[in-house]
Amino acid sequence: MIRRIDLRGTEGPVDYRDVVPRADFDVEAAVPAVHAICEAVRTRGVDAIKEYARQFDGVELDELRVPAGATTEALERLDPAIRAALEESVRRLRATCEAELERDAVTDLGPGARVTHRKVPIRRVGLYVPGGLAPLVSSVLMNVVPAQVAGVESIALASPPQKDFGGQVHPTILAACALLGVDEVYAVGGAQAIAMFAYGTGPCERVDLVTGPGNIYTVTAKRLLKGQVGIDSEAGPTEIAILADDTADAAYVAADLVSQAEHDPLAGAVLVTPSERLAAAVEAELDGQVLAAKHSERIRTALTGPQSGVVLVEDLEQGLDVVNAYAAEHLEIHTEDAAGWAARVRNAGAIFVGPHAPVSLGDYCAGSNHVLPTGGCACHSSGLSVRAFTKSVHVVDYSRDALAEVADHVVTLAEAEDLPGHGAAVRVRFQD
Ligand code: HSO
Ligand code: ZN
Repeated sequence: MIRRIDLRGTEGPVDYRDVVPRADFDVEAAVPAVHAICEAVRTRGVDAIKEYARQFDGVELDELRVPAGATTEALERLDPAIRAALEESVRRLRATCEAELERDAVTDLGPGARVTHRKVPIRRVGLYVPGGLAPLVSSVLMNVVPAQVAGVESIALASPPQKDFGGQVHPTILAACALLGVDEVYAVGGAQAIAMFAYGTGPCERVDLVTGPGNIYTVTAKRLLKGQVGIDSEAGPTEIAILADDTADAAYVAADLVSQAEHDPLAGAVLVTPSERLAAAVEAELDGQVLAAKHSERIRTALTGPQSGVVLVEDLEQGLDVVNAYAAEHLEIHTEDAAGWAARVRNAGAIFVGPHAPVSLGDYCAGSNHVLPTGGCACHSSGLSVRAFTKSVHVVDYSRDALAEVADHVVTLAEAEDLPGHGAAVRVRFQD
């Protein structure tokens, strides 16, 4: 069912970015519709958001903001097993986030000359949690925990209103909010949620940064509103690449491809291997596993789409070049010396090393973050972390003597740039 791409015997320098499977995720095509939504929210505010709730979610929204008490009530009703799993996930995530916290970098460049790179949490953030095909409660944790550890003082969260739950945000998502002490929650989904955060609409004060995964509409809204508001990386349909050799277990490989294909008909699942035997065994496994899967239609669409494939390579060296070019959101390595190969990967949102680190572990409970760059963006962007919720400010602290030490150089460079006013601003301090 999954197509094959044979790169064996490829000669000469090749840009593998041109041949790796890629989702047909056309942000440009969504621009006109999303631009109209953002403009409607900017100019007509709450009324526009309520109209979109009716149109897209089939829901009559009385209030955008989830009433006080709804989150704690949801937590009281939460299945204890789900609560325990969420708590364990939070514990692991918090531990890695705390280890990520960076201290100020203080550099003394001479007597009285100090530059401090001060780390400052972003003041207010808007976190988006998709409803869509599945309510991603784990995404609440992945957004909120690093923001809290970074020291963000004001956190708002938006998630689509659910027809099946009386037009309210999914109760498990509300419960997770209560677990983390987040009580500013909006029943708003899609591009309109991103616009609400960016412009500040109705009860929602404008935010400084929007983060979180989403569909084509939320990703396009983030791209259009970037500048008006900060954004994290663009997280579109999920994708998994697996670099494997003949030692890999075909059942594990197939199960992991299926696990991410389960998210979305546009999800990408790619196996890169020099082993014909493994390729054939994984293809056979996929046939069986897809038939038995709960969401078999969605999975089949994802696996047979242009974004998925089995890529045959000459050897693992070529495989490494291919996975670096693909820059997968998630990359699993099932090879001999998996850690050695993992160390040589430059581009991936997250790397899962060896047979016992499936992406599902990272999705829920590894302690790593699952909001990761997709669509090849991992060659320049990172997943969510404490750093995403922190900015830095250079603080320049020079005494008169320290300025005197470097004054001539400043004046020389100012003259070289024909900006004499810059030089004069230094000279004026030494006229006596
Ligand atoms: N694999 C998704 C995250 C997720 N999976 C949430 C299950 N729930 C993108 O990393
Ligand atoms: Zn997942």
